[in-house]
Amino acid sequence: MKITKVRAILTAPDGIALVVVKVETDQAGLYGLGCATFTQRPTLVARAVDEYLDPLLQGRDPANLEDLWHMMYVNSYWRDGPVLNNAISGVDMALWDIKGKVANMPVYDLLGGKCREAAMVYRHADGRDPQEVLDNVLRYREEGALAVRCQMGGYGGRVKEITRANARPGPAAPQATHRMQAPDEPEGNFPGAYYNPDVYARSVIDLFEYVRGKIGYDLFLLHDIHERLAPIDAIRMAKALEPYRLFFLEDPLAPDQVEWFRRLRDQCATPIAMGELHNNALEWRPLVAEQLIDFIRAHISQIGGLTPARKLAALCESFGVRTAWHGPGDVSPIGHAANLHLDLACHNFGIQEVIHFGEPLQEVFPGTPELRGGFLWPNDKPGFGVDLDEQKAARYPISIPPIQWTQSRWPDGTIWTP
Ligand code: GCO
Ligand code: MG
Repeated sequence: MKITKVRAILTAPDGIALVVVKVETDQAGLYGLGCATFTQRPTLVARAVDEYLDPLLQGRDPANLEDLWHMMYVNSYWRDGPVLNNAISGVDMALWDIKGKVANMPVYDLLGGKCREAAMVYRHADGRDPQEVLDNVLRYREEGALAVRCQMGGYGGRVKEITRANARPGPAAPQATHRMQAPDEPEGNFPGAYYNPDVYARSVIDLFEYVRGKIGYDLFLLHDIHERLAPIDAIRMAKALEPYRLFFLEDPLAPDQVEWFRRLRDQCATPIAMGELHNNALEWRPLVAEQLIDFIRAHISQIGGLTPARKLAALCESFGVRTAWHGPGDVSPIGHAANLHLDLACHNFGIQEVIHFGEPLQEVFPGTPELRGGFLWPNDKPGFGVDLDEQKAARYPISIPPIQWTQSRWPDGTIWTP
């Protein structure tokens, strides 16, 4: 069998730019699909696939995916970046999809079979104040969720541009973190998504005190600091949250702050999750080998696909670290399926992040995993079991406006990791 074509497909059915790679073969009707979604730079990933990986892979045998992974990885000589890793991931997952179809097996069977029927997930609750967050938590509990991540005032995408003129506390969002008055300087110099780390840090403690006070402890709760605090304040928050027994506290520190993870671990027992920003082994090895984290959160396409992710899962297992693969809106349904197949096959599965799959998304991607109760369910079809309707995908072109939310600034204008 030979690879005949490797193509990137860009689509945004639910309004979020997704990148999918299709690997076609010389066997009629046999192709594979993989996720290469780097939603902040989608066209760059597509170019890496179309201009570099397609000519490189044409004529190769798709069966040798381990060799092909390493060949793609070192082919650019310089390696390990978000654009190239996502491009490689798209091809890698597509080759696993083909291998499953050829073997007439779901990918989880190629990985050793199921350890469980479905993957426990966590849902995303947000709100402008603790009561609004609680309302959303209760709604998910009604739907059968066993775990809910609680954020307040949003981070990332929900931040509309805050200018110095309108950065004032308001009745609509008394607790929101992004309404802090900024020092009186000409506005034009430092526009951005302003927030106050101290207000944020204190509001989160209030939030969990409120929610636990109302629902007790029969639901797992999670929170994502999203590297929005200075290291010592992250430690202070992790300690203050201990009484509320979080399932995990995510991204307390930036990936390059390994030393601070050692300080954090020495000071508190709040379970720590980390990894969505990781690109390579140098970033996760010390955290896993020194048991400084409890859950690995890698964005599978960001590290190069299923091939490196299954090895990362095995490494984590030997150090007692569980998996919690990154699964937000900027992962395509094929990426969600790859997460799920690993979740089913790995003994050290912890929990799976998931989003609501909108109708347009499910139409464009028939076979999207099913979210039912508090679990994500596979369809047990060969490969990843997810297809792509290219005609429907073309109805949802991507747009790439300049990104606002990553222009996160402290009240004095200092830009901070988003
Ligand atoms: C999460 C993440 C996301 C990221 C987003 C970036 O835990 O799900 O933090 O919300 O911010 O994927 O594009
Ligand atoms: Mg996160």
